[in-house]
Amino acid sequence: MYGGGYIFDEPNKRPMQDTIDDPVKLAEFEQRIADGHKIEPGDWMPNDYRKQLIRMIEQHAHSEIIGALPEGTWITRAPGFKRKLALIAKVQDEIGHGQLLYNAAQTLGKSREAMINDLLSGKSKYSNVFNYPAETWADVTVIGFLIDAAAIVNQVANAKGSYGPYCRALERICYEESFHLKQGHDAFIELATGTPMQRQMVQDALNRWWQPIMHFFGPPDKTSVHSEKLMKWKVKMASNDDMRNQFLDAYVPKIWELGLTLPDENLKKDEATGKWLFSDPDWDLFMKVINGGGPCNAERLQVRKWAEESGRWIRKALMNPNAARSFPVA
Ligand code: FAQ
Repeated sequence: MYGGGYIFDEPNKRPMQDTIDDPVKLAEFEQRIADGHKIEPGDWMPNDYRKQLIRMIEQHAHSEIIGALPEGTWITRAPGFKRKLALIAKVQDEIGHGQLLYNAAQTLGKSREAMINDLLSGKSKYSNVFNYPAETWADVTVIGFLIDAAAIVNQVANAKGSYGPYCRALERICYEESFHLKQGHDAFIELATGTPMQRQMVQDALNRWWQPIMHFFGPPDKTSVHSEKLMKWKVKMASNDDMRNQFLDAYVPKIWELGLTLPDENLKKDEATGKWLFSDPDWDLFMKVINGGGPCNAERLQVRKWAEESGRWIRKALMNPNAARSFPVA
């Protein structure tokens, strides 16, 4: 484990502000957001805005890093050189997204060490979907197509939000995610239009992943804890239910067009309201998975702990210029 903690004067050496927000400053802040201005790291912000952003960006960063694991295990088994190359590039991009997001969260005063510690101790959450195994190559195509698509729906919207460093990171991430989506879609179509066995593989994978994907957008608006405040402060630009609906609108027709089915007999669009109707996903299961009780939570954290331990000597060498000077020069 790292030795860091909350360091509220890093990296910009800013003193931590008072815990009670000045009502005049709060009103000015909310007006700036209502007028569409971006908030930057040196600007005054309410404590809760800072805390909420740290929570959300940090969870997002962890999701990118942990999210590379289910696909990463398929690099050597991806069918053919082209798919292997694309998967290597995608996994590398996801780790890069984690780096961008940790940097954005650091601008709010929580050190990277503290974030990694909170991930490894199980204190911080990360996306539910990465706690399921990628059993076959078809699972990898469902991740690349539908989970990337779900992530893009969320991130394209939130890139127009109020906190400058997060929005800029999201913009760059979205460019790369759209390539991921293209490769995921291509691999998905290849299976869906392939042999009967390939179609069956992709259908089985869809059946396995559908509920986790429905969970991905978070609990229904009526039980979402943070949405109201985050939407008021334009951190979240649409509610969980709205994002879920946008995703269903864009992607269910694409799945049905291929003659594939989704494991929910109540799934249909109500043309009068434009809203999709569906069976309520198992929200107790969702809570269990995001709180450490999913099929792969323990394994995912174990791999990250191993990576932290194994990389310790490299971090130490990088942080110590004297050690670098003593390396032999060829
Ligand atoms: N998984 O009050 P709300 C990706 C928690 S990136 C786990 O509605 P909020 C790229 C929530 O934290 C994927 N936990 O929460 C990729 C809260 O718990 P807390 C990640 C979840 O924040 C693709 C509690 O439930 N994307 O996939 C989830 O307003 C392919 C109450 O919920 C982001 O992180 C969940 N799905 O809305 C990589 C985007 N949903 O903290 C590799 C940024 C909710 O109070 C391969 N985040 N919870 O203990 C967001 O937009 C929001 O945080 C939501 C949740 C929408 C995820």
